[in-house]
Amino acid sequence: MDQKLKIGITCYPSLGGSGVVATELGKLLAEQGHQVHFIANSIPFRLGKFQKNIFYHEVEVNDYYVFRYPPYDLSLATKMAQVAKAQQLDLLHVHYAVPHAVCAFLAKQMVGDNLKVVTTLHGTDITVLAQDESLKDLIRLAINESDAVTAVSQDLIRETVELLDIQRPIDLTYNFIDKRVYYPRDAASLRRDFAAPHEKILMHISNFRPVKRTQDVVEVFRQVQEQVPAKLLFVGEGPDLPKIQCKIKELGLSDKVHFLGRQDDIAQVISMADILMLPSEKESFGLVALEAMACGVPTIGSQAGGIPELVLHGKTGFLSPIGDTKSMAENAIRLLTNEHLAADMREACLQRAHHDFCNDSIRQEYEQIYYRVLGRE
Ligand code: GMT
Repeated sequence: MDQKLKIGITCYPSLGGSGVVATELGKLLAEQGHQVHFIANSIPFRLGKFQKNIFYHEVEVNDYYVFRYPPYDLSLATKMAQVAKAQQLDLLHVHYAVPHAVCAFLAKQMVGDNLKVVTTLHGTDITVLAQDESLKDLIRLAINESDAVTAVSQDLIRETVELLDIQRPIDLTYNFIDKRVYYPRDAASLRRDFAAPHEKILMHISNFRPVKRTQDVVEVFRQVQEQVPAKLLFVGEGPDLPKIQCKIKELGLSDKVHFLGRQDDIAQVISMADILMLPSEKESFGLVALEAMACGVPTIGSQAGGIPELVLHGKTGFLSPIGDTKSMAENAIRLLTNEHLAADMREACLQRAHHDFCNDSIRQEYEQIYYRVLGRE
């Protein structure tokens, strides 16, 4: 099917895996000749430079004085409907159920059934928010009323079905990387800024929310650096940052840990690392582990959520039960002290990321879903 479509995409435009996936997918679709209209409250941070076939429609919120909380959701739903009518969109593809799938449902009521809605579930929209009684029924409605629903791991599908008693089919569409961007970069000179030649680098990249268990990252590092000369690099920012800093100070590790803040060129930064640490409590997929894998960096992490579908234990990293920092440290030490194992894992990471999670095949999976809901298979 080679028919070009007009697609509206809504996502969280700032830092976060769901926003990254939505934006990168939009760019890939635009490259294929589809017209892509981002509808959001600001320009998605990964959109980058001007690209043909990509348009951006900003949602403006009415903060009339009677409103205690400005109704962003209603403004978004209205904007979706306006853009759909004006641009004659074929479909809305919304990333993250709350509020985006609900707003798309409302937009469809305003536009009519010819506007199709595809909802992609990313993780905490189900694993956290669908447990909240104030949102549960609304999320179920939005899922049931979407023309297609996708989720980024088998584990997330299982949890959605169980938590919300969903009967309808949900398509599995894994996250992906663009191999033109994610490949091992030359990081030798950058590495020298943070570590001596004999030192290894452990890295953690996230939004430092409690589900990421950043304290475990520090605890694993404490055990590792007692056996192997090493440095720990934190990339990102978020609410647990003060706690991390406090723990590092308490443990006397301040001269071995660096904070890089938010970074745009993640492939360049990850390429410095010997290990990516992902000890999360919840993680529907773990996009950062895929980004690391594509740069040849194995993950030491937890068995949470969809991580085992991505990181193959013993092949592209090592996984331990959530909170088992002793086992994670042992695995990290094993990897850092065995050059053959490290080289084999690096090769396995590159193979797996570039073959099994390649942008072109996953973009095609989404296109097939679009054509299916439009009855144009
Ligand atoms: O990891 C986060 O907290 C951000 C969150 C988001 O919604 O942006 O990430 C979720 O979606 C990513 C893209 O599909 C997944 O790779 C992450 O695993 C997922 N996060 C969680 O499930 C905690």
